[in-house]
Amino acid sequence: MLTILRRAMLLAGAAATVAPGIRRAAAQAAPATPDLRDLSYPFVLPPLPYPTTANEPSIDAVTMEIHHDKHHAAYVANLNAAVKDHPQVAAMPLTTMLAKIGELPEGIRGAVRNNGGGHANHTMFWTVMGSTGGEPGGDVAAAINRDFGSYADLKTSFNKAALGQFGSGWAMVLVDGSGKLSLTPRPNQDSPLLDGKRVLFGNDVWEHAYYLKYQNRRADYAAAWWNVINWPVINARYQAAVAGTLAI
Ligand code: MN3
Repeated sequence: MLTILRRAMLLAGAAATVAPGIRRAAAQAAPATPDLRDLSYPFVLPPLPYPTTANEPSIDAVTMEIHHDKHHAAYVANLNAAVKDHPQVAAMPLTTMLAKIGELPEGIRGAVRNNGGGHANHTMFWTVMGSTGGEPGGDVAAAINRDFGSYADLKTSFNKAALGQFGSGWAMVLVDGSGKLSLTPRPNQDSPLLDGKRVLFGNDVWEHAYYLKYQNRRADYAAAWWNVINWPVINARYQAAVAGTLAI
């Protein structure tokens, strides 16, 4: 029995040693299945859809781990704490909480804006990474060329927005129901869902997203980020936006 257990553990250990490459290849081959559903109370931290090493070397594993396990987890915990004594608010899906932020009790408005926005933003963020970047394909490539001129032009404008965001915030590409794309920087955790808009993809330019590896070099992080973005997932989000089924 012990021998079998030990053998199983050795095999598991060997698998873990070779797994990152295999899992990475598998993740690329797998069909894109981003979570497009709305979120509701009690909110839970979604697991990372890949190992913390999946975005190495562009984003280091320790940053991924702290960012997900500590920062995103805190937004979830704080959002739950904010709405738990407000059953009418807690009954709303997250998109409604954010879209109706001005109608929420004043005492929890800021907490929902910051932590609900943080939960929505990071839920999107994890799913649009974990791959190998490269040129976009499919319908989203045509939309990028139509609305930004080219992929190179999009990257230039997007990175400029990422660098121009004073302090903490995001650079995001929005998508409307007709498939039209637009670029927007957002401060803090302000989600475009506050304005009833939908995010196609976005990059987190809070220092917690890059400081361990890049310190003050936000430009280097912004440039490297494109190496891990997941075009199949972004294409699926695009299709969902046009179909009206993209929630978060
Ligand atoms: Mn963050």
